[in-house]
Amino acid sequence: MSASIEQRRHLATSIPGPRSIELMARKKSAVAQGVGTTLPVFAIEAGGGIVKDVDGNQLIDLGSGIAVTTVGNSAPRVVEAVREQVEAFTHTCFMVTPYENYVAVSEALNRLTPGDHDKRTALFNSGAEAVENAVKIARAHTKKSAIVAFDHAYHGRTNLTMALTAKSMPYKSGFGPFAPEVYRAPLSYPYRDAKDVDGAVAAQRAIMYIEKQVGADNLAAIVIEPIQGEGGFIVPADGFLPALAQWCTANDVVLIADEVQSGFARTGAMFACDHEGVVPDLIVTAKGIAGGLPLSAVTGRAEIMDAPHVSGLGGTYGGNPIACAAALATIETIEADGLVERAREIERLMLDRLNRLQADDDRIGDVRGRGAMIAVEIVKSGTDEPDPALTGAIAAAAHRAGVIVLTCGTYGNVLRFLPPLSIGDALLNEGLDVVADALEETR
Ligand code: PLZ
Repeated sequence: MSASIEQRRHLATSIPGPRSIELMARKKSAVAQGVGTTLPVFAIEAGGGIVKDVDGNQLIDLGSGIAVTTVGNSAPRVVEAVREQVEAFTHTCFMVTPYENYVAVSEALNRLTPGDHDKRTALFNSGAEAVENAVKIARAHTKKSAIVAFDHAYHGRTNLTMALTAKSMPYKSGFGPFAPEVYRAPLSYPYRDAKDVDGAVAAQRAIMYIEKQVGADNLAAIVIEPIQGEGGFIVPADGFLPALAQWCTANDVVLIADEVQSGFARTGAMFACDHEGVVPDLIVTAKGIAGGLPLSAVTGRAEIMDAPHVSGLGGTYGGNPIACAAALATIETIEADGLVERAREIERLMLDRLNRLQADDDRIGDVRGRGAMIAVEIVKSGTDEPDPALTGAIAAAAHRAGVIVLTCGTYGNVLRFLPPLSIGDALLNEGLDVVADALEETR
């Protein structure tokens, strides 16, 4: 089984090897170029903290397929649950003849998400689809239409979620016109904000903008990632999220937390909102929810979730039974194996190492993040000017040495680390050694 894959980095060929090069050529002639790849190596097996490629290379996984395989690839309970479900039935469509595990996933989400109020859940396939549905639900409930998203936000690639997403290239450029009634407010970005802009001041800045340029009377919802993902792993200053939440409650505005990337133990809490005790009205989850199977959800206050009329929400595959079986096994794994605590251990290990690297490298402008969602912002020596070229060079050097790291950020200058929580300390340390070498190599 993949989970028993040898937990060792191993370079059998250069990266990419000959079989991957061949497959890349086939990809180029068969797959639309719009679908890009970070590393040109083709996976054949993965588990623990390792991804093995078709040439026999074993790479250390510091990406988890973009924060998805939080419990590890082919995690044993997930494999077993999927196997059982796939043999029983693969699909009936929950809107035609429902099945229990959809209800069980909904119950689990109602229990695990922040707040102990009465909740309801609806299941979908992708993060973007769930964000769209959260907006539909908020509009149905408030009977208002405007939506506020933030600077540096990422919410998906569908038309509405492109509108919510901040960054033009590569996500939006050429793909407009975008959905109307979407407004962008300033975020709290501690590394780049002026020193006197704390969480409360940043929240006031955003609220002032919203009140003056949108108006609470027109605003259905604020959509926010409690820790931004693609935008650069930006952790807003303490107090920013609670102040927004309070303002939403006072103004009949639905607070939608997009925890697609930050959810399910990733940040050392079940949800990133939990770090500040923020209780969103609706919470959107995906990625880490089902150990790699496509599933997403909107969970929230019963009276808001039940605003859309009967049959107003749905989709052919939403809450597919195999994905639901995987989600139940994923949740069981997080709880039974203490993965929230494991994410905190990973945070301590990574922050300690990255802070030490920063101490003698003034190209590391900032080290930030929570749990197993940690990043460094790369800048021109001794300044705060973003250095995306250097960031790309560091990532490429790590890739050549057999470590999967990802970049992100509005300025393309953030190296982010999203190890699966199934990775061992030895492999994690070795992955960070490789990152340190890559920093030296590019000095
Ligand atoms: N909301 C916060 O992080 C997906 C996107 C990768 P889907 N992030 C990875 C890419 O380049 O397409 C994401 C997210 C947040 C929503 C989404 C969208 O989730 O499952 O990709 O639709």
